[in-house]
Amino acid sequence: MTEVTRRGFVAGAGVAVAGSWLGWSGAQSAWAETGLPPDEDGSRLWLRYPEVDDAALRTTYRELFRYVVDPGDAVVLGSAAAELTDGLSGLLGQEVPLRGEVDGDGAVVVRVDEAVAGPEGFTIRRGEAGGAAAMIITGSDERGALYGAFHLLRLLQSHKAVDRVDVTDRPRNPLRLANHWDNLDRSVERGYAGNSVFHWDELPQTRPSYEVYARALASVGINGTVINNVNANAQFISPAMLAKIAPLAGVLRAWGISTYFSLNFASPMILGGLATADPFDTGVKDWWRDKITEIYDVIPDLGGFLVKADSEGQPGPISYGRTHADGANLIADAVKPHGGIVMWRAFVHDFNALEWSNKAYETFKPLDGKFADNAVVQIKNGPIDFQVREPAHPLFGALPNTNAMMELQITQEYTGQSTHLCYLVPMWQEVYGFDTHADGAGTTVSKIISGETYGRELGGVAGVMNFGDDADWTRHQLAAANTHGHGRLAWNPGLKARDIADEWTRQTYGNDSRLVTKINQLLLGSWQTYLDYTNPLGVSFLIKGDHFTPSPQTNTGWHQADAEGTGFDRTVATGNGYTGFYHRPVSTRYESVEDCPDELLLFLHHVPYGHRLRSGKTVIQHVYDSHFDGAVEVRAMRETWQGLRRRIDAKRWADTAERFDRHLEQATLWRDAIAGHYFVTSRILDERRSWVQVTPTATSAIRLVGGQENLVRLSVANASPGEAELVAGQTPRDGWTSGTAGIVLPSRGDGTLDVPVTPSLAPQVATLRPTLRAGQLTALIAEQPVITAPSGDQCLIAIDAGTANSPVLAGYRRLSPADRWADGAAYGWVGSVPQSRDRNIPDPLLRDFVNDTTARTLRFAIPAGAHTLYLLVGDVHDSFPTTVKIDGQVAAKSGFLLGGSFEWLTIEVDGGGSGRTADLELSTVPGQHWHLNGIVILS
Ligand code: GCV
Repeated sequence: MTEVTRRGFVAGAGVAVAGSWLGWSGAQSAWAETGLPPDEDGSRLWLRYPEVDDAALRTTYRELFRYVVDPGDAVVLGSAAAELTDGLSGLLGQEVPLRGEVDGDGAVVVRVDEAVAGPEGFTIRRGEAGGAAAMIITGSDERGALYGAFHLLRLLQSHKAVDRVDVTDRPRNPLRLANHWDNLDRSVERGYAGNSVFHWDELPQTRPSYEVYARALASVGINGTVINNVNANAQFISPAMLAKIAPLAGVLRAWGISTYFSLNFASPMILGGLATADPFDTGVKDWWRDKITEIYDVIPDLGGFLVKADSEGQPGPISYGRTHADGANLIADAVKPHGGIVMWRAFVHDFNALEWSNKAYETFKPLDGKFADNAVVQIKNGPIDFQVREPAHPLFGALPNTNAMMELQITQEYTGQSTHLCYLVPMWQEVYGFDTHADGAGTTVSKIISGETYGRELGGVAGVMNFGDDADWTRHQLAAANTHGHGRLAWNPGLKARDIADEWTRQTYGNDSRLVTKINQLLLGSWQTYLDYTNPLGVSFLIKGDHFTPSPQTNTGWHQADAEGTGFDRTVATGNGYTGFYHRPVSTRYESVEDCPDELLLFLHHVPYGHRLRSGKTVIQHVYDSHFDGAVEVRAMRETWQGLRRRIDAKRWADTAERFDRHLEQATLWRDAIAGHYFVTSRILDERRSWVQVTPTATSAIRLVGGQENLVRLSVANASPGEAELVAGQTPRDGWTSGTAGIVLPSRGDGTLDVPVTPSLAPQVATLRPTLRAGQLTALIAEQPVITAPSGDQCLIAIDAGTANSPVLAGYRRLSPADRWADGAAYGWVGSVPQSRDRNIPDPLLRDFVNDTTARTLRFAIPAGAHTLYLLVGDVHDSFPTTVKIDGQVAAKSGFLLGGSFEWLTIEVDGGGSGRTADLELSTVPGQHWHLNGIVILS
């Protein structure tokens, strides 16, 4: 008998599993001493293998699993064996080694037999191997065996009896992918858990976290990952980047995960210097053929490519008079000899609420049958953009001759980001289960995208990832349940949400039955709760540009609330015709205001506030009730978590308790914003409650003068049946002072109040939270973002940067591209001068800025002594981070700023005894603009 140590095996196979069982056994004894489970940071996700605490079960497991038989050189089988030795050792509390051959009962065998279960499938059975009793995991291929190994571990993590185990399983979808919206500077578009998990700067050096990432994905059956943003930087496929990414692809490969790239359609121009990216141009075709061959030389088993074209500013075939199919087939032809695929996104729209729901259908339906066999059209789950409630996309039922796959969003762009708990598995399941009736009753989305309905080999599902480089991967630890749930549903959309949640909870938090019950309840109820206090009856886009802050005043075209009613008419008879995209009977059900499901009513119809729902409530009363009840539900969720304090390790408990505190604050803001808006719009009193309210006067940030009194205007209203005397003020802030203002309002009356506010002198970006008192009445409060800029007369220097002609803030000096440095000047550009823009909004400071795509240098006279230099950056449009270097050293860097957001950068400077000049270099990421709106030094 040859005994191979796990470490030796692992080194040989190039595979290392992160969580060593020795770590777990130490942690168990710490638990025994403190009475609390040892602290964890969430970095192991659901791949935790603590010792089974049920002694009888542990004994049974120890008899069944004594060692793992070395499967030989196959890399993915090696990963399966490594995971098994590590996981079993932890769960059993004793080392389960890897052995070179069968050595008595208790063997665990992982092997491949094509005949067992269909592609990537597996069986797990007890049987005999070499005359000994063994647990035998047989994959149809190596991936299948790996999935079987994870399945077995999952059963043990959930303390299931396995002595009679007999499982046969296979994935229902061929493509089960993660999509990353990760950029070259490691920022993540719509990422809420830090920067990218991929450290492009360090590659080709890899990190242990890549292996945890790969194991997590593989454990739920994900078989591919698109590593970069669909808003694609062409540099990702430059030779230098390919060399960096090859070793990362190697780590992923060992866990059965294929690497994919998002492509920029204009790459032949950007990288190749061609004059066109026309898909019919021979030079363009040659360029793609050569480029893709070069990519496959470096990563021979690359899965293929994903393309966002002619959408939200991305280049594509339409500008050359070609179709999306022409564009897709260009890439499909070039990738075909290498066995790869192209996934072509159907997400096209015109930033126009009226047309958005229709555009993808109208663009892609006529192209059915025109896409190459190795092309797949990737369709978002709904026709808009990952809203918390949308009907299933009508395109699923409209492409019988085209490969189709679904795109879901795991990162919670519109569903609370990493602050609100919103478990999306129940929502995704509804979409999978939606009956399109495209090929008769029972033609579910699930059957279409798996390829079953139309006998297609390609299809599946992708999930836009929520992972970042935070230690716990997702910032809200319960949000990792969505990552897990995406994989499990992609594997089998027929699994029950309850079972998926239960499995994740047990793997992540253990098998304490009260704990499991409570966490499952939290997860499973959270989507409906989120719907309750956010978007009523299918209304969408009630948010600001951050896609987080409630603001029904910002995008009124989506809810169309007016004095009489609300909702978006998408009927054929009187609306934009959208309901006609569905097959009967769905189209007729959606078209009819009587038959339309309540939860989609306002997505499909404009109805009077008094329209009665099936519940018997009017629409307006439903809006009020759901928002008040939703906020109450969140309070109860927070209490449930509080009650779990002694059942979870202190660290993970506290991290999530903090999330629930924020969640409750946000749910209350939502309640106030939506109920308040519907009241001022409809003037209909709530039958069950009375309140007074403040709603925003301005939807974007207002500017206040620091160190001086300002009057902040508030819009107030009385939603009570009697007269009310309202007194408004501001919640106290450090260094700020404020007064109050009052008004008497009749029932259903409204008015404005000017509240005096004196901000501290130092500039800030802040959120004002008004206060409102009116006897015993509840107050609904909307917050107001503000930017303060000190009054010029209290500054040593105050500069308003912008164009040479636009207005300058009172008491500030102008800085424009025309100001070149000259000896004795206070400031001026050295070298090439920047550009400038004026956005023509009313505020003189915020309306304009100097900017450029290349670095520019401003020489600045620093007065004698130590000072803080404040630089204001931002724009009414989104702006990339602005970096400021002083005398060659990075001194400050802003974040990525959404349109309308600004940031004050602070830099400590010292002018010495008699003052000095400093060179401020302003720059940003390649191809983008830096911004500078103002500079101040306080006296
Ligand atoms: C990657 C929405 C998001 C964008 C995203 C786009 C898409 O518009 O807000 O951040 O861009 O969808 O899916 O392409």
